[in-house]
Amino acid sequence: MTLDEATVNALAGRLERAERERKPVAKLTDEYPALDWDDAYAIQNTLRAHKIAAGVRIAGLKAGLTSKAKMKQMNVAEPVFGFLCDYGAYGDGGEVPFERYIAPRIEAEIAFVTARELRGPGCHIAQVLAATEFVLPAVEILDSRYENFRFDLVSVVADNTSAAGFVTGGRPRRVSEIDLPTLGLVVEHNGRVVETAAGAAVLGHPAESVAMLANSLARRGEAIPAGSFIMTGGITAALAMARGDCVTARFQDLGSVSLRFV
Ligand code: OOG
Ligand code: MG
Repeated sequence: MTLDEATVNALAGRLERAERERKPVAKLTDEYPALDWDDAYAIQNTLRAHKIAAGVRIAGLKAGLTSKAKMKQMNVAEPVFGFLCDYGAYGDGGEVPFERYIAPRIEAEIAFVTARELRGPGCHIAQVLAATEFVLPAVEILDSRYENFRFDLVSVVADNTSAAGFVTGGRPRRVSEIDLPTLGLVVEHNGRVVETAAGAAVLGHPAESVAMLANSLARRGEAIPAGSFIMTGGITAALAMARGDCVTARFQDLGSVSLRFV
């Protein structure tokens, strides 16, 4: 930890303002090159506390940068974790107001809903599968509060991992009914197939992403509560959106999820 409490508060406030006013800021490491993981999660936690105090409900948790496609696209090598806000939830087939964002991107993900608490350290895939009520398809909306969507790992953690919104729906399935690593996925952008992938793109098995989230929370004495909605990370590279763009993610066995930017 390199920052004092006042600076953590000020930086959380800076990122909140960037989101609210849709005015991107320089990545935090430009000004604080020594920013470390503890600083970054402290800023994210402060952001979260400010939102809760303002009446926002936390709608879920997320892992990011869990696939090679994403790590390569963003030029980073480690998963990151964040939270989802109630105001970012859209219905399947819903319309997303484009002007609400700075430079939105979308990515297809597999989401888990848990029946029981998951607590690290040492949380592993088998425990995740045993605690899972069902999985379902999802699309995440990303919007970096940093200029030109450019950041490093600690900066993006402070910015709640670019979380901006999400859509879920499709057909929920129990994990015993499907094979998550070989589960296929097709992403259509304005009716054209632009990405194809399988579940194993996410850390070999998307449940590994949930286990890593539990183990990461454990370092701060927290757990994944029962009944959590968890996005396991983009399976494919994220797609930049323009006003009027339509996206459909079709998942083998899990149905499809779509949205449109208006
Ligand atoms: C960071 C967030 C990454 C994912 O699923 O990989 C993420 C970013 O790429 O802006 O949510
Ligand atoms: Mg994501």
